[in-house]
Amino acid sequence: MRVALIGPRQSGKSILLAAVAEAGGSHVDLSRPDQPHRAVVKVPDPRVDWLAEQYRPKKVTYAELEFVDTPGYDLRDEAGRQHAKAHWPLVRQSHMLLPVVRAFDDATVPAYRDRVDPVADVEELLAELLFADLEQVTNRVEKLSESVRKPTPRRNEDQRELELMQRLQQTLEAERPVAEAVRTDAEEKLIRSFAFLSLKSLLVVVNSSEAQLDDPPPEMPAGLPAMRISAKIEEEIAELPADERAAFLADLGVSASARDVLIRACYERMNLVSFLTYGEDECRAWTVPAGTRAVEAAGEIHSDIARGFIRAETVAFDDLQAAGDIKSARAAGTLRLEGKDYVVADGDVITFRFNV
Ligand SMILES: Nc1nc2c(ncn2[C@@H]2O[C@H](COP(=O)(O)OP(=O)(O)O)[C@@H](O)[C@H]2O)c(=O)[nH]1
Ligand SMILES: [Mg+2]
Repeated sequence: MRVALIGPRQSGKSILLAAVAEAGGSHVDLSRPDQPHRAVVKVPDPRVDWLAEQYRPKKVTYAELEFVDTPGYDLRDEAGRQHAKAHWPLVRQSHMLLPVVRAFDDATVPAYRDRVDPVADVEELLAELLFADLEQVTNRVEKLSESVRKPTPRRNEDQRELELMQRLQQTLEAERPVAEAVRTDAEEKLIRSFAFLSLKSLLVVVNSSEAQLDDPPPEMPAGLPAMRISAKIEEEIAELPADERAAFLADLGVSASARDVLIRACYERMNLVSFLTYGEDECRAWTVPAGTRAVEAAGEIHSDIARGFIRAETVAFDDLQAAGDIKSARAAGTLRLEGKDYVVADGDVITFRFNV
């Protein structure tokens, strides 16, 4: 699952990405600001930590998310917009967008459009996403208008798609997102391969000065969720030795680093849940979309386990922790035997029984 950081230049994307990666133990080289940067980060999960303490396995595996940082854009003129377009394909291939906008004041960093206005920056970005989608839709409308004039075997399908694309075109021209024009599951399927930008989930990061961190983030357009982070403070935390970070956070009066909060928030915004497996070999968090059935979750581990699925012995993490171990959870009646269609919940600790 990929999360793309996007936003105007100098909003703090690159140092935020580097800090997020660095705090997780991997280094990002920022020497080429015109290139995208990439980091795979472990999703911090105290439940995995707890399981690992109990079982002392050979291997501990956390869920992972990939973050990519796109070069900051400058949409003030056509040349800048063309430049920004070069990175839309990478953004399209991401599951979620993390617009990073500036609220921090720092006279040494020139402000984009000579203003520090996070809401206006988000408005501009949203308009640009709609515009990028409109361009794609317009190209498709032109193509299909041509092809429906010829008696090809695909003519009926093309006609249907053309009607849908024209509806999308009208919606986008009215500055409304693609989702508002899509009416059926079949239509949704039809447009999936376009990976429209206005369909992506967004979480706005308002890059703030330390003094602003206590204030709620400003109200964003379209009710978009937003959180404040100080990229600068995250950078400082990442530079500390791991064993000094907790004390630094305590000094700031916070319990979890914004990094951890951010990663969790992305996970939730993408509608992902983790189920957990344990054993002497490995304790592990697995990532599945919310709504995943037990048999599909089993398939995530191995197709054989899905094929030979018998049952999923399941206990909610909190119940397991309260009981102390699996045996006690079974005795307490909180360990359940679930079938193929059971919908996996976040934090389920599962042992799959199967037979192949
Ligand atoms: N004072 C301050 N400066 C920041 C903050 N975040 C980024 N900067 C500075 O802004 C400049 C641009 O940061 P960078 O991460 O490269 O921005 P990008 O263009 O969005 O990738 C750098 O000089 C950073 O040190 C912040 O939270 N506070
Ligand atoms: Mg950058």
